[in-house]
Amino acid sequence: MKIEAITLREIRMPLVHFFETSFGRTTERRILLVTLHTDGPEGWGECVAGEDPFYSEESVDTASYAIERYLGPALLGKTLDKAADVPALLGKVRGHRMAKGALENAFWDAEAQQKQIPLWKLLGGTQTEIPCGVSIGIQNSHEQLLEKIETEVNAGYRRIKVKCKPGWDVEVFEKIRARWPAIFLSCDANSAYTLDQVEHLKMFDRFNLLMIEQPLWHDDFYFHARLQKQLKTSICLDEAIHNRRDAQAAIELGACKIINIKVGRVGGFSEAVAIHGVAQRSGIPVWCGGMLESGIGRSHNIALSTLPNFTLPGDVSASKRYWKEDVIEPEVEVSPQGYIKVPTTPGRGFKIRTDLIETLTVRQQTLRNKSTSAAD
Ligand code: OSB
Ligand code: MG
Repeated sequence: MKIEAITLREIRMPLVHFFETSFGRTTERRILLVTLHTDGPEGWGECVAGEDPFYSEESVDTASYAIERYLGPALLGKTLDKAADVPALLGKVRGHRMAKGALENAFWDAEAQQKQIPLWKLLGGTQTEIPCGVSIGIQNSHEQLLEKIETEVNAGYRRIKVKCKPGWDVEVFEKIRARWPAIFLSCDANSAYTLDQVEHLKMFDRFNLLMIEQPLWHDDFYFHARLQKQLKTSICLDEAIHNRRDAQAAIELGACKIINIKVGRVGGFSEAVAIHGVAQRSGIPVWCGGMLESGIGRSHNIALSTLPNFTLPGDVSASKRYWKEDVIEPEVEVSPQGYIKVPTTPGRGFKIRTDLIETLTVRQQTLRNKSTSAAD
């Protein structure tokens, strides 16, 4: 398929409920969408960069810049057989993985349509339904958190993950466990602790948590390995894993017993599948993380979650938990047993609601070979 043009678009979507992590609160998402116009089907990708460079170095604005200036031009006019050939074309640019991932995934999306097979099959997926968990942010009060957990447990979700930070941890877990002694419960610190807090972190072992996600620095394996030796609770790495070598190094060091794979964080499906393979060969389970995606990124997360070593419930949950109206049709729905049924139609399996996207768009630009028009 020849890549003839790339549309880069920013949409704004207010969240149904604010989402707070140890690094801040989000009330409205700015979401960067890319459309690859080819001589065959059109492919869509979502850049999962946040509004600010707090989860990682990237933000919506750095991703726009990287795509406009370097990554888009590296693809325009090129003819590729398969999406797996995209990373090599973008390899000259260091970092900017979320920007790269949006482009590569859009090509996978187009390729699956061209081959008339579901995207998940093209990726090597095998599971026809995926177990779902939820990630619940820091709330204004403990009571509010307990209410949210109750809602999600009643909705059937198979694992509850709560965000934590110093001052929002042990007491919170105590209250959760008093009410739900047996649910699958995990926590995510987004790097809110340091090694000086080992004695405090050891208290987490009392709560039979499935894992603690990224307790220490965002760029560290070594000290996570030291911490893991002192904890019974499994450490799961999120922020620190960028590629297959990171996964191998972290596993060999004993820095984690579980890996959260986010396709944007690792630069696209090719690297995500490779990390999945490294973990699988080492007996390390993985699960699919979320970045408050619109339905487009969410549908790509569903496809990834069908690979065989995605054995733990991920953060891929129903559209209505985030949005009043999602940009895909049908919206993502979760069964009362806590599963998403994987679509069997070709491509991503969810239609794009282009009219709604138009109304949510705040800026848009189409990149073409050697010339860039401000609007299309
Ligand atoms: O660490 O998993 C994280 C959202 C934004 C940034 C980082 C994270 C998250 C989530 C949300 O936990 C997961 C979701 O999309 O529901
Ligand atoms: Mg995380």
